[in-house]
Amino acid sequence: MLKIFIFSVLLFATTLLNAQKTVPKPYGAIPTQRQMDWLSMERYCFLHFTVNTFTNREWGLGNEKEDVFNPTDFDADQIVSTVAKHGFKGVILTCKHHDGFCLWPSKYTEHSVKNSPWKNGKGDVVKEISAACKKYGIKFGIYLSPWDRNNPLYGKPQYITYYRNQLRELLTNYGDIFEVWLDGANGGSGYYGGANETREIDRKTYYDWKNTFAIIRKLQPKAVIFSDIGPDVRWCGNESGFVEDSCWATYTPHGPNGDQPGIGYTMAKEGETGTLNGESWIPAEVDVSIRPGWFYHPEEDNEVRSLKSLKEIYFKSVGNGACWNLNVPPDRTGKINAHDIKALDSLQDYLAKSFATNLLLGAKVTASETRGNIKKYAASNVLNDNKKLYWAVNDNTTTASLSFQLKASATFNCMEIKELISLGQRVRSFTKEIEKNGRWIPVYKGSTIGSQKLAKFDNVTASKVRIIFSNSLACPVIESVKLYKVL
Ligand code: FUL
Repeated sequence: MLKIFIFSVLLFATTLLNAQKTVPKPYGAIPTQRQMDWLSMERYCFLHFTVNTFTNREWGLGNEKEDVFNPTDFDADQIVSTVAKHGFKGVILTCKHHDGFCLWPSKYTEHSVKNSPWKNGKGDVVKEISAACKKYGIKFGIYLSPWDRNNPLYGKPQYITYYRNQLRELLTNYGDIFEVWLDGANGGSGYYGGANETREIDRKTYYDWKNTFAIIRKLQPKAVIFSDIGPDVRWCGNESGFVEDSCWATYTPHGPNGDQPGIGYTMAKEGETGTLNGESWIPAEVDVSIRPGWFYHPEEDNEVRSLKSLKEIYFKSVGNGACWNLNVPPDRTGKINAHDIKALDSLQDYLAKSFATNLLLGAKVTASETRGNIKKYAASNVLNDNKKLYWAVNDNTTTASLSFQLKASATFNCMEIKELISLGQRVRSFTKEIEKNGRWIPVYKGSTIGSQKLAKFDNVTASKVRIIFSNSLACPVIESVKLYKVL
């Protein structure tokens, strides 16, 4: 009897020990490869450009004559190279906005560039922009408005066929697409082929999104699908440029009345925070314009966002584990306007200078514990840029700490932390501390981390810093930590 007991205890202990030598088990919802590829882009640009650019509207009515679309000097190279030069990793073009005008010569409508004076109807904005993306090494994405205020079929079942046909054109003829952006603004008054009426649709059922998503998956398996409810990327819930400080990539959306959600039918606030222990991994995209409007209006030339505002958005989007989709609308010439370029210059300069020197390079790192006491999970892995190396602790540990002894005393105000998100978003709260005269002083209290947290605090000077992961949903797994003095 005693032998059996001793044997069982030993077996249990060995199993436990071996478990600590293996990779920690994922916790909760985790990202797909396409989501991780997308997250690594961090920031890209929206290009709002269509008849509205020329009529000076934000939402076209759908009755615009094709001949209003006539950029005087359209230059895809200038647009895309500007985006690329400023560190943005892709563009999403409004191939068709709510007015229904198509920036490519769609086979399925006459309401497109083919009937405009631009390039005598032989032009194709989608083709030129997507080709320029290839040339400048950034990714190309599409916005195809589900709502179409021009099309006579809108509101009827046949419109869904029309919409899918257009989607197929865009997904087949223009190379790789990284994101398909589905707008939640749906239904209302419009021209609708001359009917001039209001057409409401049931946002939850009309579009039969499930089958449209299947088309996207088939034609562009690597593309993420964006909407209020994902399935890959969620709307951040506002157009002001932020997600909350505590932002989960996990998400369980609800309808405005706590009911079944749909595209254009959610509780926007939930997009700003995500959901602790949410059912699916659907990280947020922060879409915001560099100007008051989404489309170019000459009277807004002096209202382009300041560096202060762009900086703030950067920290509240990228710094909270979301991607930033910054709209830079081409002007009537068909280029990015000089006012916007100036703002982009200042942002690029700020980011380059602020994140040039990681003050943790060469630091000595120790941890409260290391998983299975083996080197593979060593604390020093957090200083390594290799994504395959990370620090992990034992399975039952949900409170742990990492300490850094810097090469020399330094002044800093920003710490970047990344969890190994392939294993889920696990940390619920953490504190950053510095050592002053032998005492640890907290300088930042944070909550979730996820793919990336840029924790900003007042300037402090120290040679010893530590992070206490005070509460985690499962044992913390940290990919990297960096320290900066941002401007
Ligand atoms: C909204 C649209 O109604 C705006 O015009 C713009 O395209 C923005 C990005 O999404 O829902």
